[in-house]
Amino acid sequence: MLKLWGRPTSTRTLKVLWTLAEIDLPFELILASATMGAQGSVFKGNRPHGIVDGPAYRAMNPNGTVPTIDDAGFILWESNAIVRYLAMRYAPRLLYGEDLATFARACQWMDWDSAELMRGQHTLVMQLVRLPAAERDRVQIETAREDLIAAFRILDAELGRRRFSLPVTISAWVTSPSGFTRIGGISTTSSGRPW
Ligand SMILES: N[C@@H](CCC(=O)N[C@@H](CS)C(=O)NCC(=O)O)C(=O)O
Repeated sequence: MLKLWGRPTSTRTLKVLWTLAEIDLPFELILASATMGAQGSVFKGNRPHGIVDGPAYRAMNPNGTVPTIDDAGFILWESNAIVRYLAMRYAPRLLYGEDLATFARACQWMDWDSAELMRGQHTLVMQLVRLPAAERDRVQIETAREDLIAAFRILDAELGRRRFSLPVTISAWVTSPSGFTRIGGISTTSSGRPW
């Protein structure tokens, strides 16, 4: 059975969980993280799930991050690569309509998400949720918020122009607006539509 190392509080793991649910593939989830545990963040004194710091995990994924999968001995990390692999291997028709342009469009937004949204999102989660209040930094929060508002405007305009296919939804949106707009108090968009 496919193994997935990750944690449901990780947006990158969520992408993979969503994909596995869409293709209806049985899997074993192994809770793993250096920064989060069953009770919450290590920055608030909680124990992490662990595993990711050990040599066995590092041999699979030298970054020590989640997610990682083992599919019958094929080890893969980097969430977008995992989503693409699972989709192409198990459900190309469902997830991409076996159409190269649809696949490429999904890749475009997946990579845009990683390049343009992840840094700001990570800053807001750390600064507004995980770090104790006394350790938070207003400048970092404001910079991340402004960067994300600019990126979300691009996303908002795109959502107004076209309907998106399932893989794009999974790949880019799952990590993006809903939770982070709440965390960051980001409510201004060009259209004002709720995503
Ligand atoms: N680009 C990587 C990023 C991986 C990453 O940074 N994952 C975060 C969780 S979203 C992580 O492992 N954080 C540290 C931890 O949980 O120990 C991917 O998309 O898989």
